[in-house]
Amino acid sequence: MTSVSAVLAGDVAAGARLIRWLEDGEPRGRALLAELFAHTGRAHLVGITGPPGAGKSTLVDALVGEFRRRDCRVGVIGVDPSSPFTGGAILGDRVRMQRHATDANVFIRSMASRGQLGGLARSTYDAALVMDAMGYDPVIIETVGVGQDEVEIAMLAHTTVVVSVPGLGDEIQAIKAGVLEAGQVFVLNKADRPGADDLRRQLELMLHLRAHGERASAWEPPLLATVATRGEGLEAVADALNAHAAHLRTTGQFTQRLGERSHRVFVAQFAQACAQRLLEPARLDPALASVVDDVRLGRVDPYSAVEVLLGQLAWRPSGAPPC
Ligand SMILES: Nc1nc2c(ncn2[C@@H]2O[C@H](COP(=O)(O)OP(=O)(O)O)[C@@H](O)[C@H]2O)c(=O)[nH]1
Ligand SMILES: [Mg+2]
Repeated sequence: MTSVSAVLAGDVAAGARLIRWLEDGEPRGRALLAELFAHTGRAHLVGITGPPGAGKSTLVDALVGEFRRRDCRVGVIGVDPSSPFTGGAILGDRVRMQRHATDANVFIRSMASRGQLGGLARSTYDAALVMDAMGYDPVIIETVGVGQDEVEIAMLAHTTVVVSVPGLGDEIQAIKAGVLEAGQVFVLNKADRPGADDLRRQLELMLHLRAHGERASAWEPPLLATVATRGEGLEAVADALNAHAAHLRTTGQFTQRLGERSHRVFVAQFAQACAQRLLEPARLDPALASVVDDVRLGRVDPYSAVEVLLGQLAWRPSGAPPC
């Protein structure tokens, strides 16, 4: 039974089915989500990002253990864009999460990209909403910090944890590329490995420079050392996450961030729906279809074609939707 009450009661089978419906774009999934929406907005959404191999999954696993000790029901969303090609990473994560697999208070889902731009961000948003409605709090989202989509997913959370490790060489570059601005908690994992002190100094310097440009009242991102494989430093990470959630709540940003998240999804969804609605009649109308064909045949550049198409649609008496 997949009903509003089943999902709200935390029925894992119902929640999993709803997430699948939403991923497949099934109308009954959307209808159910519309009813559930009023029951969302409670969960603290935590994004974990960092380069592949940084120990994110190990860290999430240890963090789940820490939050379980604190009697929290924890949701985990694994986002791995490489999975359609290899399948390996997600399988590895599943095995790693095995010790929580039989715990009814831990709900783990893996999202796979269907190759659609922005698709991952949307399915992650949907899954987080469902887990939120099911009463999981926090909901932890693991993503590989390599592409635009992944940074976007991390930014959709209330709190973004940026994981760095010694010995990769390019972690500082990855952080410079914009993740630094998005991070509210910095974790130096594999603190047991050589080079950890060097990395700590570099990160401290960067955080210092960043703090310089911010308002004095703003959140000061902590830098925390962990050895995820041994569960070391995880208490401090959980404390920092709770402290940031409290900071967001007292400053009114907790719900504001949720709103921004919904707004991004709305804009993307609206643009896609409008384009589809406009392109459908264009395909049937010979005058408009020729513009589309011209792009395919390389007779016109795509930007000019957009202008031409918009111009033609604007004066059509039957009127296309005013997008
Ligand atoms: N030495 C050491 N190894 C770690 C630590 N955390 C994770 N690892 C190892 O790093 C590898 C990659 O971990 P994984 O969690 O899959 O990384 P992810 O790709 O970021 O999710 C695994 O072999 C882990 O056992 C740590 O703190 N110290
Ligand atoms: Mg992983």
